[in-house]
Amino acid sequence: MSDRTESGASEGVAGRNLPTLELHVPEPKFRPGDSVDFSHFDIPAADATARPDEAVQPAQIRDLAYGLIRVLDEDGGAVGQWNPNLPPETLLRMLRAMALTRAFDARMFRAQRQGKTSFYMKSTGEEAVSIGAALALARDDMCFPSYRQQGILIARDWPIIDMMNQIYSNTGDRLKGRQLPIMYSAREAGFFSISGNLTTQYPQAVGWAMASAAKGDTRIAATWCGEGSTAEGDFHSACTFASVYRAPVIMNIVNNQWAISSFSGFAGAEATTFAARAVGYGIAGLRVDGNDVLAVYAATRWAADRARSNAGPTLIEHFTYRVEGHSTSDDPSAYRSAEESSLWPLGDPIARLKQHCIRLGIWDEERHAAMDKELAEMVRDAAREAEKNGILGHGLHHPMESLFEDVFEEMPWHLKEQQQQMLDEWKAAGL
Ligand SMILES: Cc1ncc(C[n+]2csc(CCOP(=O)(O)OP(=O)(O)O)c2C)c(N)n1
Ligand SMILES: [Mg+2]
Repeated sequence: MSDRTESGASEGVAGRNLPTLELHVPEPKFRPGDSVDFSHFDIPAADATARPDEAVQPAQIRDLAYGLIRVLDEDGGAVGQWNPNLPPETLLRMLRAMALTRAFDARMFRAQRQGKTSFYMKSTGEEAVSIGAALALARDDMCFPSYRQQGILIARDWPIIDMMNQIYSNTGDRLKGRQLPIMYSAREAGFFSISGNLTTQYPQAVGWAMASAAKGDTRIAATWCGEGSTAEGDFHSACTFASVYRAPVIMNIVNNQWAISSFSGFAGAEATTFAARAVGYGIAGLRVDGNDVLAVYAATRWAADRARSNAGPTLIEHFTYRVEGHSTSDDPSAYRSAEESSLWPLGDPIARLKQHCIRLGIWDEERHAAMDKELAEMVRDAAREAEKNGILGHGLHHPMESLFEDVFEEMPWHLKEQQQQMLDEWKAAGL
């Protein structure tokens, strides 16, 4: 007999022997106070993954979206087909850039706690994601980062004092205090303005890459977002455009396991990997040990060569861990076990490269300690210089009326009126 009435509506099913419908609500494995056990992680050996040709069809390498590309093994060796065989000077440059990023983060975090700025975001534990990529890309390739890739600016030798001026929104801030601290913009470094609106950089990067190709240029684009941000619609429209037009772009997902207090399961990690998003779009997808800077370098180089030869875009998931809070406004001890970061099975990216360099005989503990000291002093001196240009709470660093500037080439009459009204009221209030 039909379940439908003449009008086509479904009759009630009460009394029929069906299970009650329910939703699956993801729950992180470990909460504050829990002891942590990561033994369920499937970590392939560093030399276990074959490296295909860069021009391969995406359907031929689906496995790479579910595996984990690694180069550095547990003993500090660099092994397997993905080993980029970098010369000592590049390895040491990587090590220094990662250590400088960490020293910069430590100093600026402290500056926020001292009330010198309102906000800061660290990238602790994720330094390899930015540094490995920045060194694998050409200097004039265009980067569309999220707020946790300060390492790109550092790897591109951007002056840290300029970054600090932005963090302090002071007179040296080229952005005139109009951006939240850490939302840098550096055209000359190929570093697109960071936006607080998650994942807007994804379609922008794809559009930039398409424009580069349409103009007959040779530069490619790269973009980064967090694993939580893949739930944004912008992520998916970007993937569609990238796939359809085979845009010369590298799309990076930094899977650091957390999106503020939401664990990666809420963005889909219980169902599949983030690299597997590529499969549905017919894009090449790679899943990489994000704490292995050589693996990040090798995967980025592969994707860059692929893009440069018009073979199409690549989506790379960097499997890593956010060691610190989301930002200075966050307290991770409220929602996750403190043991997680120390027991993270893929280790610390700086410690792993350091071990490799020591094993190669090009580095030692003494030189490392001396470098850390030198970088801490360098960052301290730069901060002191930047602080001379002003810090939070020391009054206005840019004239009030500049609020109205830099939108129109010629300020329209109605804005001029409003600007004057503001200044008159400001004066009348005795401010
Ligand atoms: C469109 C939008 N939605 C929500 C937010 C608030 N928000 C800021 S950061 C963040 C978490 C992002 O997590 P993830 O993408 O994993 O990046 P991570 O911070 O871990 O690097 C959220 C929800 C926002 N800034 N923009
Ligand atoms: Mg995240």
